[in-house]
Amino acid sequence: MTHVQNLLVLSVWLAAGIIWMSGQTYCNDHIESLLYSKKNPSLILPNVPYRLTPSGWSGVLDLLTCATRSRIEFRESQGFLYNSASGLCSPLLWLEGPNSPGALPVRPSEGALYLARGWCEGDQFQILELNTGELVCLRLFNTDPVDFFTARAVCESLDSYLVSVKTMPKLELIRSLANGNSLHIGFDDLVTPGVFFWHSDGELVTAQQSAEIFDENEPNNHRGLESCGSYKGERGTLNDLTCDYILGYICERDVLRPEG
Ligand SMILES: [Ca+2]
Ligand SMILES: [Ca+2]
Repeated sequence: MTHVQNLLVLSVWLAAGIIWMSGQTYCNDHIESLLYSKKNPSLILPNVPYRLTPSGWSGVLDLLTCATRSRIEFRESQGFLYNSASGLCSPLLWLEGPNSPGALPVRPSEGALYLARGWCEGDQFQILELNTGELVCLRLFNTDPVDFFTARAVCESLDSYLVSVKTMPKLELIRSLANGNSLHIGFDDLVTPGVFFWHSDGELVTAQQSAEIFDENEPNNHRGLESCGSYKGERGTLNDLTCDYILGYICERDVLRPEG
């Protein structure tokens, strides 16, 4: 279990019970989760992962060595490709879509795809791509509208936050998801009236964001009654609104990277 020990030294936790790899079965009672987990590219919708790493290492002995090398030599890697037949191991420096120049799609012949664990996994969150090639992890709630506080609580219960919309490309994505409906968005001025914070990172809503992404003269804390972030469906822009509007919403998770 040398490889397993290596990974533990790297603070990498492996899956409890049985891990199926390269035709071999590894067991370890103390191992909790795998840093990278195997993915079917076609299941990561709507974007098949693309890789920017032109070539990998050949002659890599096994999958754990591939995971270890990817982690050590490409700390920012989001995953890797491993071909058990050729031993070729290709760290994925970033996963980008066809809008990114030079991005190459992952092909089945290149081997199995392993993505960093926690990377937009579970709870019906989806990887979506901005027109800049940046990836985000979102879940749209459009069938069971609620007030702002309930929406915020639902997101928090899913290890996420009400979506942050700081840029035009992100706003365009929200427009495409909203389908003309208004939504709760992750900012408010509940702590200090008139001072709006993003839920995602606690940063202030800037004047530039107000000018670019918000509706005219918004957020305006109208009559001192508006405190909650929203997307205005009929205008396609952001606004502050009273918190009791019953709307759909979008939760967002950070696109996690391997620790270290
Ligand atoms: Ca307010
Ligand atoms: Ca307003």
